[in-house]
Parts: sequence; C-alpha cells; structure tokens
Amino acid sequence: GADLPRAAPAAVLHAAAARADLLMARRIVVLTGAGISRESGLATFRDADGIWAQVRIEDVATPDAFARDPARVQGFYNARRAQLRDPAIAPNAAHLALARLEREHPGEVLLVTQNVDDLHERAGSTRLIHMHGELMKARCMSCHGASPWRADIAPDSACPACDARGRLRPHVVWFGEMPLAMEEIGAALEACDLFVSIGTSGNVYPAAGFVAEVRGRARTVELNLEPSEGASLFDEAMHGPATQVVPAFVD
Ligand code: BV8
Repeated sequence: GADLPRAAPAAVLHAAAARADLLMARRIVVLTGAGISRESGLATFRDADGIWAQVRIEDVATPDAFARDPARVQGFYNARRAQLRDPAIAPNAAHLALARLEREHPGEVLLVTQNVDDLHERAGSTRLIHMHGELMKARCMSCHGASPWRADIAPDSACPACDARGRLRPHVVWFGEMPLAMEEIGAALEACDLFVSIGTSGNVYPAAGFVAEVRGRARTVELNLEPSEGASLFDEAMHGPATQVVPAFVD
C-alpha cells in the first residue's frame, strides 16, 4: 500500500534479540561518534545546533587553516578543552554501558571512537582507539610525539620532548589527514563478528565506510538517534537517545 517504505529499512532490533547477538559474538568492534556524548552536554557536528553550524571546517579543522591562522585554530580547540574540563561534563549511561561491555567480554571488545573527548576513558573503557585524536593532547610537528595539553601552550610553543624543538599542534586529525591506527582498526574489522555503530551520522570517511567493509561477514547494528546516512547497510538498528538504546543493547 501507499504506506510501505520505498527502501527496505534495517530491521528494528529488540533488546532480547540484541542480547542474544551479544552472547554469541566473539569479536566485537564498536564505533562511536559525537551522538554518544550529546547527552553529556557536548555538541555534535552536523546537527542543527552542531559545531559545524557555528564555524566553518575550512577555518578551523584543516592543515591549511592551522598554517594560515594558528591562533584562531588554537582558540577553537581551547574553547572545546575548557568545555570538556567543565565539572558538569561527565560520562553518561551510554559510555558506562560500553565500559561494562568490555568488562563482560574480556579481550573481545575494541572500541573505536571518532570523538576527541575523553568520556570513554573516564567511564572505564581501556581497549580504545581515538582514530581522530584527542582534545587534551598536543602533538609535535617534528617528532610526532603526543603529550598532555597544557594551558600555557601557544601557537609557537616548542616540543618539550624532542631535540628538534618542533612546534606543537592539537593532537586531532583534520580533514585531509590520515586517521590514526588504521592498520589496527582494519585488522579488528577483518576479525570481528559483530560491528556496532553508535551516535555517528555516517558522513566522514573512512569511518563511515567500516560498515560496508564488514557487511556480510559480521552482524552489523546501528544505535543512533535517527537513521544515519548509511542506515540501509546495517542488519539491525535501534533508534533513540544513546543513554537509552546503548544500555538496552548491552544489558
Ligand atoms: C582522510 C576531528 C585520507 C577534528 C574530524 C569528498 C570530498 C572531500 C573530502 C572527502 C570526500 N570523501 C571523503 C573525503 C575525505 C574526508 C571526508 O570524509 N569528508 C566528508 C565531509 C565528505 N575525510 C577525511 O579527510 C579523513 N581523512 O580521508 O584521509 C588520506 C589519504 C592519504 C593521505 C592523507 C589522507 C579525516 C577526517 C577526520 C576529520 N576530523 N574530527 C575535530 O573534532 O575538531 S571529523 C568530525 O566528524 C568529527 O570530529 C567526528 O569525528 C566526525 C564524525 O562526526 P560524527 O561523530 O558522526 O558527528 P555528527 O554530528 O556528524 O553526527 C552525530 C550523530 O549523532 C547524528 O546522526 C545524530 O542523529 C546522532 N545523535 C545526536 N544526538 C544523539 C545522537 N545519537 C544518539 N543519542 C543522542 N542523544
């Protein structure tokens, strides 16, 4: 009839079926995005109230932007660092559920996050890859070593660790740069039998392509507020706020 959707939607996953999936899975890769931190008070990127609605990517999140106006780029990241340090910002029920998932499946869960916040580690996750870097670290442009960010780092500050006294930049992956740990992520994707994507719009590659890589070999599940760009590529989905759907999936 007229009400039938044109494309086959991902099957809606119920908590009991999700639980059975989890119990059977042996190698789990979880990909998270900004949506998981939204209910902790951090803005997403592409929603109407998102970061990319306030500032242009090409002004703050590309190597060119940093070369042109390092102070502007530092200012952008310093504001986000200050927000992350606000005592009101803390891990939510979704971050905590993923830390429990790791504890309940020792050695079987790899959490790959696109987020530069530190809410997953504050929640207790340890097998964690920050593929787009970490807000609270600086990276040396000469020795490439990452070190904790300090408030007194200026656009011309030198690396405390290397002989070359290279300049420091935010330890984040900008547009046009290669995300971190891609080999390790590729190996985990190849070996996994369950892939869960949480709170990501599916707009930024290579992360947005992970589901297509594992499809057919691994069971694929989307947990997001609404269907993402790649929603039709997932076997199953639960749509709703992360603090509800992630604990429902894990517990
Ligand atoms: C690379 C760090 C290769 C910085 C980020 C075509 C044209 C031009 C370029 C490309 C192209 N195709 C591919 C590219 C490359 C480009 C890209 O993908 N561009 C897109 C825009 C087309 N990708 C890259 O450049 C990547 N690098 O490809 O390198 C290479 C090869 C050789 C040599 C050199 C390089 C690097 C990309 C990394 C960019 N850096 N972040 C910073 O944070 O300041 S990306 C940025 O988007 C974010 O930081 C985040 O990491 C990433 C993903 O965003 P999401 O997390 O998904 O957030 P979003 O707002 O989009 O979505 C939120 C979702 O949550 C929504 O669906 C919403 O419904 C949901 N939600 C909201 N609330 C809740 C919720 N869900 C649950 N509960 C809630 N409460």
